[in-house]
Amino acid sequence: MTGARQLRLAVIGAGASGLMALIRLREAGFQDVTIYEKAETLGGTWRDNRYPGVTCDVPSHGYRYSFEPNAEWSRVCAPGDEILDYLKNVARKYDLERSIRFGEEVSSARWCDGRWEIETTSGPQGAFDAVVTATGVLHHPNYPDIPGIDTFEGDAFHTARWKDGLSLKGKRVGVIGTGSTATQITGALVPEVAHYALFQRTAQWIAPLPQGPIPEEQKALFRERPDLLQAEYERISHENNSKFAAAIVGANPRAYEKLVQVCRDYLETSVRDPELRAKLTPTYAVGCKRLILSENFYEAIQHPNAELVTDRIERIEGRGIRTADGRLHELDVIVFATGFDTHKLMRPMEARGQDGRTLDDVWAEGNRGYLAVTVPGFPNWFMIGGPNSPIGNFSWLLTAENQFGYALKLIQRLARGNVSEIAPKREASRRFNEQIREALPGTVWATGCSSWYIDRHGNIASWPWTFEKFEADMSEPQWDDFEMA
Ligand code: N01
Repeated sequence: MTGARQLRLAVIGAGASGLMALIRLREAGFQDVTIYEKAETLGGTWRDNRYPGVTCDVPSHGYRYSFEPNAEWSRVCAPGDEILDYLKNVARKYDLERSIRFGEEVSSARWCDGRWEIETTSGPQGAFDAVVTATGVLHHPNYPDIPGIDTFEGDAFHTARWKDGLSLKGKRVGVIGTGSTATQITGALVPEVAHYALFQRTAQWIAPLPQGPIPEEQKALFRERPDLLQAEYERISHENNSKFAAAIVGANPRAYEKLVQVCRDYLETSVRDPELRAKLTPTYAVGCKRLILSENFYEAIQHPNAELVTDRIERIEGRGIRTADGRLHELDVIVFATGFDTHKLMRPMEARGQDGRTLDDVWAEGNRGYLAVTVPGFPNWFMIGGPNSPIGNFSWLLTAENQFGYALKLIQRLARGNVSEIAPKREASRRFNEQIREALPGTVWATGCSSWYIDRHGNIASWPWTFEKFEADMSEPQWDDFEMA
């Protein structure tokens, strides 16, 4: 970068978004960039989630960095370890690890004399001109508040804290929860365990998604024809954004009707027993909770080893789970597939902004920002996956690249030298949040269900518009909406 100020930059998190941010920053000429990563290895969600059956439910040729095509995906929806390997290969190719400080959890970031003072669990790290948070959304495990949870005598763990090396072969396994995670585990575990009990509090809508192997000839073709590989990426992204993502925000009613029909037909034709089918039939709108995509859940839950338990869990005891009908479900292992606290975002880190207020103070009644990337009072603080990011709408990698592309323009403005602080105007943020409030009732998330999109104040945390609007909003900052000093 000639003629520009060299900035000292911190990125928090070495998951898929943090790695992408580092690549983009280096490409843009920024050399003094450090990623702080709390764990000992990179990979974020794909490092943490190692449960049996973990796969991506976005087809892999659409779930990759736009700039790093991969002809080698083994399956239509790649297993988690293959995605982790992809991220490791990208890190190797771009020599990223030399800029990552592993085992360093950022405990505080304080705006002080025009820079961010960062402290990690091992002590102060000095001052940075700007901070990029890439801490993800689905990473704080949510443990259920069930009486007796600590009294269980067998193994019990959350899906994102899988006990490596534990064989479940021939064991009696109870899984609590019926989200995407539990659904994938069910498909993978039922055939190998002695007995599988799935504790369902709320039924979920499921759309069928073929996830089988990609034939060798297809891989060879993609290797030889990068144009076809690129066309496939664009096709999958377009399909998802114009149909599914538009449908759930009310922008494509025909696609929504079709989605509803597909889910109903899938349930109807897959589950033979009317009693079981009734238990598996949700009472809320398709897409209100994050839609599940699966090709084997219905089959697995009808396996002779499997049981769907819909009686309320009363307590956990030494030998298993006691339900409200008085029955003790005797188990060797309990798995909490109970999701994540999705509203904690980058906390428990304490981020203290311009006027001495922390993000906890500013977000006491719900996380709010401007266009999901910046927050008033927090200059030079750029979030990938901030409040009202598209979560569950578009591919996360596509979202992250767009958001970071926008943040990069703000960082480049800082580097030009005539401006050293950029933060959104309070009025711009107020206006954005007003627009969010107006748009949310038109989305399916607001049709009356509980879900991880909704925080404890009742705010819905996602992006209520189409991909086209998102792309347009991220294409260039509205400079009038920023205070610069
Ligand atoms: O979590 P969830 P998840 N007693 O919050 C139940 C992404 N993901 O880990 O619905 C009993 O969806 C809860 O019940 P209810 C994806 O975006 C992606 O499955 O609240 N049950 C629910 O059934 C997904 O949406 C992939 O009544 C309790 C379940 O636990 C997101 O991660 C794969 C309970 C939690 O479901 C989260 O999915 C996997 C209690 N006390 C996940 N507390 C991909 O393939 C909670 N539950 C990319």
